[in-house]
Amino acid sequence: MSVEIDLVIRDGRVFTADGVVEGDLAVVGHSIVSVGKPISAAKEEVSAMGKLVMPGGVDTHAHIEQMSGMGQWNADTFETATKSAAIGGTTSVISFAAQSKQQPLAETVSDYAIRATRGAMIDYAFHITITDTGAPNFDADLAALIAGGHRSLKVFTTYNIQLSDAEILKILSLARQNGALVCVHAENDAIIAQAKDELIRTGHTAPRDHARSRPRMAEIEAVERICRFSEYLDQPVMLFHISTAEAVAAIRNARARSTPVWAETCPHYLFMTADVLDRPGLEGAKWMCSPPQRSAADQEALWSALNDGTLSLVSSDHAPYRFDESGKLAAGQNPGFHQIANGLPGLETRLALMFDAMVSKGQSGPEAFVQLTSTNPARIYGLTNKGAIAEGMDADLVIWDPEKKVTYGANDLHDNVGYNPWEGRTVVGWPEHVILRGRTIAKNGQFYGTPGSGQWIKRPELATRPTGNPERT
Ligand code: DUC
Ligand code: ZN
Ligand code: ZN
Repeated sequence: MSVEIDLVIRDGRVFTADGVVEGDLAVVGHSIVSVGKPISAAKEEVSAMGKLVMPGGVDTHAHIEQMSGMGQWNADTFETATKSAAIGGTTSVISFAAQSKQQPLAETVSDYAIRATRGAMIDYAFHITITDTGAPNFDADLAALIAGGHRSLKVFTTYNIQLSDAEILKILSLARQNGALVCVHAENDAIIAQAKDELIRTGHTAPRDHARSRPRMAEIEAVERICRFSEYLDQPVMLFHISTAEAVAAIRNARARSTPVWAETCPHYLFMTADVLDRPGLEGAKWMCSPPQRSAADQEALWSALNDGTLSLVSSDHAPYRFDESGKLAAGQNPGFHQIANGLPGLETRLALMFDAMVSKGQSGPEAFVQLTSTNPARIYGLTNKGAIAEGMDADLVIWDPEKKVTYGANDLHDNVGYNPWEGRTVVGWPEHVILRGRTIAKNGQFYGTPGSGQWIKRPELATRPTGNPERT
């Protein structure tokens, strides 16, 4: 008995896990059932003639409906953030379940799960952000959550929510015992404190001074330290938002020693430099993030690292704050840089920016684009049914129009931020039709998702495992 096909996408260039296939892609229910085999009829037919069919984007670093380290709520709910992500071609996201002081981790995760279950319109998982290792029931909760399918943790070395080295080593050890990846925001807190205090003391408090308050050495030192911790304990680590050439070199060296470290960067480090903060008055606050944007030489080093595998993926680090009293200006109309929330929106723009650079402008090509924005993040974080086009995988798909040219406007995104940090930038290539588990969620600028239709992605195990060769002696 032949199975009725629910959806066929015809005549596209399909980027499968094994190479490019020209022909039909068939979907039954939530899953891809065939690629490249002729399909005579289906309930729904979509032409992809002249288009590229790629897996849905996987964005593994986004702050959604979360309290920041500075104590401020994001502008986005799960509903607004995931709508924005979907329109930009992203079908899976990993955001954060951030522990508050003394909060049992089980409660942390259930709080975020309630919000996501209510609002999410794409599939999601959580990194558990650990800020208090002394909370009640800590070790047992952590073990149970990891075993239950939450396979990634997050720790900070700065930002008012940092852990001490001893606590970070404890988390790395617990993660190794229980089978989780540890993500790290790595900047040296003391270096930042010294630079920041000196700037404030001498009256240098404009947005542009934010970059000077987070010296590159802060990143370099903390990245080197975390690489050594990973090597010492043989525990997989993901270094978040790498911005400097020296941190890239440290990661390259660590990987050459077989240390289980992975690392990411973000579009705002690849395409922006620190001069974005130089706008008059407080305007530069819109681009403030940590670490800050750096130099053209750093951008070159980041691209080399993406090309040689030192950096494994590109995430958005979507961290949405409005440019008003609810967000960037919460401390008043004339805040110092140290009083301004850090972060910029990126869920909706990540893929088009990367497609434009990698596919349209020819830097690295379409296969590398798919690897860095979808396949690698899915593999590294254990999203086993995501990130590739192959039989049996979830039918999370994007049909790209490689010719469509778009210039971003001042407020054309679908998040709740109210400005677009990429205003004025033109991209070629557009995610025209976005499909989540076989169902169209965005097409030609129209959105078809419904709150709560996103599903939590359980991660039973990770591919990022200890090497079995700890350096400790
Ligand atoms: N930096 C982060 O590390 N997270 C959110 C925002 C930011 O700028
Ligand atoms: Zn961070
Ligand atoms: Zn972040």
